[in-house]
Amino acid sequence: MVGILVGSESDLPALEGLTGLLTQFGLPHELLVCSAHRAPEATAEYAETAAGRGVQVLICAAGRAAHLPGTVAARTTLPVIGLPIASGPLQGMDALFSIVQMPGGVPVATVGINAAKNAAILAAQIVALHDDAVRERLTAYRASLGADAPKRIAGTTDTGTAGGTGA
Ligand code: RP5
Repeated sequence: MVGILVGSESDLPALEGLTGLLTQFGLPHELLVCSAHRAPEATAEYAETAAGRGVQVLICAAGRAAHLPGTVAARTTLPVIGLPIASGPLQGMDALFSIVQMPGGVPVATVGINAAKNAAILAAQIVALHDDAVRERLTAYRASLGADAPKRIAGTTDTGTAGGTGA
């Protein structure tokens, strides 16, 4: 199972596509609003009990002074994916730096600002290390990204001699 924590209900619109992709990859998941600052005890309890309940990867999304991924990572050895959310006057730059600049020993795998889909894909890639079915769905998804490529926008396939160097 993938556990998703989000710092505020106001972050939920930025998670669009995340749970849908997890479902597409066949990954059960749960989504909880749990603020590191407003509900520190509940956040700590969730982090400490997640592995025992079968959670294998955590995605923690937060904006502004985004301490949720780091405080969760401090309380579990499960891999934590940090998802910075664009909210407030700094529009995610504050969250990005808060999440990515973890002290040595407690890493958070950070994706881009509002990169909810990449968070889902990275979670699936971690689970796919030991789950063949998830790996096959990931392979199919990756193939679908380039389904209509290459798409020629301009130029010609004519390789005639005109303009050649003569070499
Ligand atoms: C962060 O503060 C949340 O993750 C959210 O991005 C931001 C604002 O939260 P609200 O005041 O809208 O609840 O902790």
